[in-house]
Amino acid sequence: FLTTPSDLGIIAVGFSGGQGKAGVDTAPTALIEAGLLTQLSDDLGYTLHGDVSPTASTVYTANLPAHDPPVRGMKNPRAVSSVTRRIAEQAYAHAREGRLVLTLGGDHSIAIGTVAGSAKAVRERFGGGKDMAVIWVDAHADINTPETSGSGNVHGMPVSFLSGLAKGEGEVFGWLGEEERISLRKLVYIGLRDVDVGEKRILRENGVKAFSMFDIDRYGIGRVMEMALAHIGNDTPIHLSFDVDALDPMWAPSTGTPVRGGLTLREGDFICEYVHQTGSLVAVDLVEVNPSLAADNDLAAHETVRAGCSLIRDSLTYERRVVERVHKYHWPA
Ligand code: 5AB
Ligand code: MN
Ligand code: MN
Ligand code: MN
Repeated sequence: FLTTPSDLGIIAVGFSGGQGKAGVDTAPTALIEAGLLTQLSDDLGYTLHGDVSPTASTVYTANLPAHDPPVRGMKNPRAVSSVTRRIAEQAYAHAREGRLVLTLGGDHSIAIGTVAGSAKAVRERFGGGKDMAVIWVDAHADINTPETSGSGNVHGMPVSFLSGLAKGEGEVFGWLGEEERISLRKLVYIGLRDVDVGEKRILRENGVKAFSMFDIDRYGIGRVMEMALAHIGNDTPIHLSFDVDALDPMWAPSTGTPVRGGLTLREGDFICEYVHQTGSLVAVDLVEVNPSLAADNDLAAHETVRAGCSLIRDSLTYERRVVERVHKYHWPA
């Protein structure tokens, strides 16, 4: 695990049931059509595994329950549970083969599956004593329990289910076992700026490590990453879950819950590069790109997809690719 493999397991999940806005389900196709996979294979030299056809993500959304009324206020609870369960199996299977796992979302509820799969694979590899770390880059903390959530949208709850703060039952996250859980002590947030009152209380009571935009302004992203990694500790496998809304809407306008005052694209890229160069990365998620939310200009969706590709590339690249970088920030005519 602690060397970066040249094999990449790719999971494309066009799932939108963790929130209410259509369009986030088209993100994997948009990222792939923008050339992401060619960049990963031809430019970065990865061998790709998994179904990467543009229609692959429909596997996860086929046969969803027709009747899916709220449970404890959660919307689409059975759909989210069954999709994330399948993702967890996929992520686990890739990781078992020693592959780095890249998941293209979809809304952030899918991280219930990806993180669960990684956690289980890491635990199996190192034994129960080794907890995987999670770096959650997001404007939001996504740690509502069904009871604290004001929206009922499960994309605002993944961390509470993954950490065991919220317990699943039966057909709604009953599959989520002890071996798939993460420790709140090994969780680090970066980019927070829109955290609900109930979530703040959860973060405080559990002493969760969080670097808000205030901390990034105060210390700079370089120091923040040093502190984040110091908290996690050396030789700890890392799962990076990147919500594109961590970026300022200037760079990523096409997302369901944009919040101003966010990361620059360069800061986002730096986070990804920094995590990659630890050599401890086991999985990356890129979520919440919604190409259909680009009301005010045509460039918005294109720019958001491009930012997503950039973040993914940098999370998977060792060297600083100076020449490419020049092109990367070139605004298209
Ligand atoms: B995202 C909010 N906290 O629970 C809620 O985009 C927003 O995955 C959640 O970070 C945002 O509905 C979820 C108000
Ligand atoms: Mn978010
Ligand atoms: Mn999120
Ligand atoms: Mn969002």
